[in-house]
Amino acid sequence: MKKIFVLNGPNLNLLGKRQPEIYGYETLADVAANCRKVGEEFSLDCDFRQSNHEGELVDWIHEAREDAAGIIINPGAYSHTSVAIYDALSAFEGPVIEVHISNTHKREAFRHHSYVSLRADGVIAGCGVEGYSLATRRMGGLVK
Ligand code: DHK
Repeated sequence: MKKIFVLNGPNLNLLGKRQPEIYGYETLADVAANCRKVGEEFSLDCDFRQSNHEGELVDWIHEAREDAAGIIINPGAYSHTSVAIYDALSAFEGPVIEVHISNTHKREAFRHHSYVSLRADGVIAGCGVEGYSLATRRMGGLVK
């Protein structure tokens, strides 16, 4: 089994409760369970985490340099603001896939730019929480 990190940024702990018309009714626990299930098909051990704190996300990306073969990340609002997360991901050598549940390009202009996309090998947006399954499948092909 190869370990991958699945990292989630601010407010994603409220998944299923906040703005369900945008983010859906499934919870982050549902998403984690599904990632683990899909991961097993590809011999991936999904280490699934969420934080509302930018520095903690940076620390986890540093940890991934030693412990993870790839990173799937939904940085939430930090996608649009965080040079620190972009820099940390740039110091990670494995594949990075960025996931957004909503289609950020269909929303407010400030969501159209993502620092993380400058580093990501793949970007999935607007596929709902299924985006995480798609990203896990793709990761299975990239780290095998
Ligand atoms: C989640 C968020 O919390 C927003 O800040 C992003 C992203 C979009 C999502 O679609 O998963 O702009």
